Amino acid sequence: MNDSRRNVGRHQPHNTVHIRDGRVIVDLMLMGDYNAGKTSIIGRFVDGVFDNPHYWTGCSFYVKTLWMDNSEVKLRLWEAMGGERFRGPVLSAYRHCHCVIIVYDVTNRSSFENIEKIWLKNVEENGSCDLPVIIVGTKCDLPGRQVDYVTAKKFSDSLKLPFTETSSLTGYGVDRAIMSGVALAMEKILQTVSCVREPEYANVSRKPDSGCQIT
Ligand SMILES: Nc1nc2c(ncn2[C@@H]2O[C@H](COP(=O)(O)OP(=O)(O)O)[C@@H](O)[C@H]2O)c(=O)[nH]1
Ligand SMILES: [Mg+2]
Repeated sequence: MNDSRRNVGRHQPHNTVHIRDGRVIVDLMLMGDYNAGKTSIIGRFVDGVFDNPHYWTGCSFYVKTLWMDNSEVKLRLWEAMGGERFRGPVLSAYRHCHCVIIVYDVTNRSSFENIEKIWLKNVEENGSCDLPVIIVGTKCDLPGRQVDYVTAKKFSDSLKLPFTETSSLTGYGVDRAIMSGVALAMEKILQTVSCVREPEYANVSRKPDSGCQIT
């Protein structure tokens, strides 16, 4: 994907830093095929658990509080729920999010192929321009790999995108993957003009650090 293609028909970069009660809000969007392992990465990062049914209840986003350089950062982890089309709060979050993590399953070749066929195209069409993107290959604890590390690394390097592998079962690489997303998001935020604004998904109710439901 060359730079000019990346910017065709895309939303202008947002210059909005979401601040609520003095805390910076960072929005990260996880996307990728159904079953790729998105919810499991969120569950592992937020609560340090694997396969907790709490994470299958259809929440729009999960919240985790982080402290960075003595500042409180509310990290919101959004999941694009399997489909290629997004609606309502998730679409709005997509347009405002600070970084996208595209997840594929290392034991499923088509989930890897769909990064280019579906997900990167989707980011080009729906995300803000210059939206940072990270590629994450998950389930690396499982036997029967269909995508080896070197292939995925070469692919990501060719697009100049950061790449890492994870296992939500063991926890391997999960913090590193999410925190690289946060670092890229913070870089983007610090480059922008700050102003106070809550985007259109303000009608989403929130229980701090325990996820939320659309009301
Ligand atoms: N062994 C293993 N299984 C995983 C891992 N991540 C997800 N799974 C399993 O893969 C299935 C789909 O995961 P899920 O997170 O719901 O995928 P999503 O549709 O992308 O949100 C579930 O049965 C998970 O238990 C992983 O890292 N290792
Ligand atoms: Mg899911």
